[in-house]
Amino acid sequence: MRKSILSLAIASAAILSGCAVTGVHHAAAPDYITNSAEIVKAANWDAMETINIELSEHDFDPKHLKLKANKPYRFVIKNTGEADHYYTAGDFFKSVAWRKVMSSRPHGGEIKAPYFTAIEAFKKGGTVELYFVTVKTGTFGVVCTIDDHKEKGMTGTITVE
Ligand SMILES: [Cu+2]
Repeated sequence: MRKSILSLAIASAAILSGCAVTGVHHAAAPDYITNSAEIVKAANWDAMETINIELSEHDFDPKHLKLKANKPYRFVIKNTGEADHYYTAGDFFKSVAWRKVMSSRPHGGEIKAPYFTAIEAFKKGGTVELYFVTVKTGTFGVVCTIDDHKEKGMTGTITVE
């Protein structure tokens, strides 16, 4: 988990240091959800849906997910395989309002960040939990970026309707 925590910290630091819109500078509008705090606060977390996702050699199970927009979710991403795997879904991760990312209890921690690009779950049971509210609709790709895992079948989709 240490590696994932570090990349999340770097991602949020980069966002915080971004320059303000001054009228002189024409920075592109952020392509992530900037009012996550409001969305997360307004969501009914009692209605949160939990989806268990297993990573193994070489697949995501389930491979194709269908979610509803404007709904709170928890993804429990567990690596049941014998090798480390990534759950990389950068476009999807930018399309939702983030509450937090947790590594497994009792030993672990929690990250709060506007968005990030990848999750790594370590072999033999490594588990990461994502808490978010879906905002944008569309179909987003998921891939494991390690070696040739993509070619071996570690791809999937998340569709938000
Ligand atoms: Cu993999």
